[in-house]
Amino acid sequence: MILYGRDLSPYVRRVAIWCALQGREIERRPLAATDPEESKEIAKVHPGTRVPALVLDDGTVLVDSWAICDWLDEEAGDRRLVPASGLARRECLRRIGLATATAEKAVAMVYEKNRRPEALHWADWQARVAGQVRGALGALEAIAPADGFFGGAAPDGSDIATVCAYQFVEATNPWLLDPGFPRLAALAGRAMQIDAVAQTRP
Ligand SMILES: N[C@@H](CCC(=O)N[C@@H](CS)C(=O)NCC(=O)O)C(=O)O
Repeated sequence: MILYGRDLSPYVRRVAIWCALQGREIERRPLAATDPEESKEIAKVHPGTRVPALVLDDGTVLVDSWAICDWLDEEAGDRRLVPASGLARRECLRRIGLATATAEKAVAMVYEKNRRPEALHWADWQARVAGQVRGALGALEAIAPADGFFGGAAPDGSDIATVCAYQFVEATNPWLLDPGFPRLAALAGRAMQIDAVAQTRP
């Protein structure tokens, strides 16, 4: 399998870690969708020119981290990272939803603040997006465990999504983490003890 995209993307990183935790060997194409030349390579597999895209061994291309991780889990047997059914599944998906909201708004902030010309910055919009990032992180902080992971002794899919989103914010707009999310910081610290997480840090 070939994974397109760089680990700076919280979605690509989520897929990369997901694969690693399930013991899957993948080839990487660390291309940026925002780079004019690299995006041409991405467009060959994903007409929407976005990452992640995962090319399966039979040539099928899966796009969007939700769809990719769902397929990975379906194929994973007892190594799935989202429980198959019931309350545990619903709670795990709810946490992934909050982490995805964080990632989406943190990526939006990068486009708005770090890419858009300064003359076109819109303070009210940035304040709104900042509130959304902090709101979603705050909801995760409120339910984050003091020890271990959301998944228990080992991380589940929601831990991966949370750490990817949290560390993306930290890497791109750390001011959004003021005044602090100590439980999430500690969760990320524990996750960093895992090779797949440490080796993909943006
Ligand atoms: N919902 C998608 C979001 C993917 C996404 O936003 N990827 C970004 C990189 S972080 C991208 O490809 N941006 C280029 C663009 O949208 O033009 C997922 O979960 O995979």
